[in-house]
Amino acid sequence: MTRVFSGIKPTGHLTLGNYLGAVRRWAQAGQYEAEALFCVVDLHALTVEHDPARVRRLSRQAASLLLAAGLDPARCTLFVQSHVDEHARLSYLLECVATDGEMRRMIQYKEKSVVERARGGSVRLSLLTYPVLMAADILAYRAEEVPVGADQTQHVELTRDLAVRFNQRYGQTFVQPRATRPPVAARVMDLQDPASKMGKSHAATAGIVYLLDEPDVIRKKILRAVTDSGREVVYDPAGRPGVANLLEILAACAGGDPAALAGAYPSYGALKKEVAEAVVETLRPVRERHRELTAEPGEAERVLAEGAARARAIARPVVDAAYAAVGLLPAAR
Ligand code: AQP
Repeated sequence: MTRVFSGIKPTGHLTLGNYLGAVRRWAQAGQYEAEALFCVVDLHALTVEHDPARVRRLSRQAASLLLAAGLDPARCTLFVQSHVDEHARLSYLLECVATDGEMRRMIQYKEKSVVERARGGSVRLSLLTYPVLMAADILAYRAEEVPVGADQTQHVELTRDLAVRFNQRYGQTFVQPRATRPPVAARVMDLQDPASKMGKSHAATAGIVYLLDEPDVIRKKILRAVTDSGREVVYDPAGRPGVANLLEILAACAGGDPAALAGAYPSYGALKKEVAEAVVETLRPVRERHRELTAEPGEAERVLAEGAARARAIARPVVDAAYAAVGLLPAAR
């Protein structure tokens, strides 16, 4: 059975981008055809300035939204990263294998460090090194597949490189994982700024559809999506990114191919209406199930505690093997 691992950061409310790019696939093929582990990667939320109470709240919300999205704790392991020490333990070993040049080439580091410096703040060292922690998240489970959106491809490639380098230096220890992406909507763009990814931590929210937005809010955001001055609906991601984004969202929610769907709409307005209804219907069951789950306090905590115990049992021997391989004495138990 293929082993799958993926995670989500509690840096904001989950978005349509998270859902179409990653979470929906976790709830579909991932957990039924594979041995799957999904994680609220809370340590990654500490790489930028954060409010501790908000991180706690968003971590709980992310876990209950993942359950609402269809993750079945009887079939997959759902847990919080900081509950399993092996992630941080392995991260340090991998820092001894990675190079600073590799870290500085990461696109997300380049983009986010510019933002942090422009705000007048300093850049946390963890923002530079977090791709190594992400590699540890994946390698600790010997995961073979990592279902992610397009923005995470570079990090999964780094993970492969580190696995190969570690194995060459210290002997076969890790599996080389590969990223899997959805056929459409692998990078859902911000509705108000189609040049930017729809990201849950972004400050301007008008172009972001959140999973818990009410239907009327979703409709309003989509009807106000930025397009261009053209009239004819065509799928041209480079020339007409706003319209292409809407067509990709429609294809992901209602089925079909974005280029073929384009021909069915006489105007941008008609396309937006259809996209809005398709998104409302796609997210409706998630919102409803989430409402039910919040009426069962304690359920998510129970799932997370069981998940952490299962995750530890898998990760511990892998990370112990890595510690032994690099020459560290085993601790007496
Ligand atoms: N817009 C998106 N389109 C498709 N997939 C996306 N993902 C995120 N945004 C999109 C995928 O969702 C998974 C979890 O994402 P994350 O928590 O790592 O990142 P985020 O939601 O983008 O949150 P942030 O804090 O705003 O992240 P930054 O700014 O660091 O990118 C991943 O599989 C991701 O690919």
